[in-house]
Amino acid sequence: MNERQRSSAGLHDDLLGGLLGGLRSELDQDVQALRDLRSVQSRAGRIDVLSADLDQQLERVERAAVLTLVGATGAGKSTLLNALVGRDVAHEGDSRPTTRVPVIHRPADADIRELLDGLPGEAPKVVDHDPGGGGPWSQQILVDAPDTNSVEASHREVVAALAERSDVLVVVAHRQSVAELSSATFVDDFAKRRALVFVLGRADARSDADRGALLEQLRTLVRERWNAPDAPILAVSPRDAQRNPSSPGWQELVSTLRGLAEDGALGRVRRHNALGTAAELSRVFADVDHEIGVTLDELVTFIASGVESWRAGLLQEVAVRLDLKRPDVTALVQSEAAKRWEGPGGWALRTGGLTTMGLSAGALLARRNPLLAAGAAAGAMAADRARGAIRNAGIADPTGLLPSHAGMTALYHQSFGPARMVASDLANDGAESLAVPLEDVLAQMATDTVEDVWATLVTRDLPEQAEKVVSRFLRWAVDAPVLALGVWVVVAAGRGLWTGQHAGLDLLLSTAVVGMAWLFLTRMVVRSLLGRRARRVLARARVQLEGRLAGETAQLGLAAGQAVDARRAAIDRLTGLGERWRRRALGS
Ligand SMILES: Nc1nc2c(ncn2[C@@H]2O[C@H](COP(=O)(O)OP(=O)(O)OP(=O)(O)O)[C@@H](O)[C@H]2O)c(=O)[nH]1
Ligand SMILES: [Mg+2]
Repeated sequence: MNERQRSSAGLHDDLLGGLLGGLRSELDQDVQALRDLRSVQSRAGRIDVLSADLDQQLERVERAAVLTLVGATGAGKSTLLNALVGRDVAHEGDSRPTTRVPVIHRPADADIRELLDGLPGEAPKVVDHDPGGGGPWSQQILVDAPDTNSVEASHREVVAALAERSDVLVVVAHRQSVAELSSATFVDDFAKRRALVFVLGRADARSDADRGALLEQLRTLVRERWNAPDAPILAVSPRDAQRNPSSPGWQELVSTLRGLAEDGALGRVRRHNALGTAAELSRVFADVDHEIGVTLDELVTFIASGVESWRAGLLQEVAVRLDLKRPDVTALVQSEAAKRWEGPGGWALRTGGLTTMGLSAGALLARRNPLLAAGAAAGAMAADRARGAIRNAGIADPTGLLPSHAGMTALYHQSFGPARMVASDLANDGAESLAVPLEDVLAQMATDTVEDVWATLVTRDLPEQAEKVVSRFLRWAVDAPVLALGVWVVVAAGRGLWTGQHAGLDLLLSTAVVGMAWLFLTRMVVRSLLGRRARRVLARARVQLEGRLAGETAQLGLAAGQAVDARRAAIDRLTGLGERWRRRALGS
């Protein structure tokens, strides 16, 4: 490009670069966030082509305009190129197809690396011309492409790659190819993201009426199929133009093509193309939205109801097991109470019911058989100790409060089955990436929460309740009679020594039986009080568990909602991309 062209292109390039640059990285982030969705994966090819197209628009800002002639074989593309550049650079012919290798006509200083990079097929023929020579094409690269409809499948591939690298497509049509399907399908792909100029060739070979009808047919196609009402449509005869540049429509075509690359026009063309590509991407993501929008909503609902049902199920299971622990909890609160009771009442609580009864039985038996009596008492104490040991081990370990591993798995699948199914429909590793709560995470949460609540019950609530039950008054009321009985026995025994009338074994044993009975009674009453407290503590533990689980699971529901919302927001942004870019472009 010369100085004037460079500064002109620079002005528009700034606009284009500024317009696209910032938005491009935003777009990448959004697309990246959606890559795991099957609905996006199935469109990955198209999305990649469109994203690469935007990148090329950005890179292209420094380059000369590229105008590529496309159309069916025999439409007259090569003849048109030769006519435009004023010399025979491309081969015209009657064998179909004629052009097998693209012909690139460029200003000698134009950089065509981007145009050639990765182009499929044979290397193009490059024809240089002197940009300072005053010819009409000092700013444009003109490309004669192979046909879009021949039996040679590779031709279509080459021409598609060239079209991706072009700013303007000059669609050349003749009688047979105006509505010819494969050429029309080819244009479909670029209609929104490339500037288009339509040329009806071989005008010399048609009557006015014929030409008029064909032009009308072409206009309808352009308007209705490609929705490009502003695209120029011209009828020319390239063959005549080679001999006579003032043949009908020719100058208009030349100035139209030149105009697209001059002054502000190229910037506008490129902006139009970029906006077209952005709009195309929007349509792709509108399809994605259409396909999975409802399913995303469903997923959030399924996760929320899954969380709810898992929480309720777990709570029910734990509540049943908590109830079964009531005897253990009562025993524990009793031993806590005993710890706080120094005196006969505390001793009765500590030794347990069997011991108390065993000792009483021992006292009764002792009248007849002292050996048997000692055995009954010792046996009762051993049984009590064994029971206490088993209970303490059970109490320290809260795992019995949770369902078995298999039970937890069943609860999980029952609760999250629908959410997992929807998530895996949406994405490959749907459950994980769409934040469906995972089984081991939930199992860990259940264990942690239950352990915590249980630890609070054992270390805080039970001692607190024990403290309340074993009040100073109660201790005094129970211990005083026993102590008085003891004092009375001692006084009676002392008086016996003094008077010589001994109290006798009977008195001692009777006193022991009465004392034991009193303590046994006390023990029953206190145990029933403690039992009630234990029930209260368990009810409180259940409420605590409910609250804790509600809090923790709310987080899970929230995380799932956020994962889905983030994707929905990305889809929304991408769906609105075309419109947003257009507004910004109009603003600039
Ligand atoms: N009468 C008349 N014949 C033309 C005109 N333009 C091209 N032709 C003829 O149409 C035939 C095909 O022209 P080409 O330019 O080779 O067509 P093409 O589109 O390049 O064809 P492929 O290279 O096969 O894709 C040739 O015989 C040309 O001489 C024209 O304006 N008037
Ligand atoms: Mg040709």
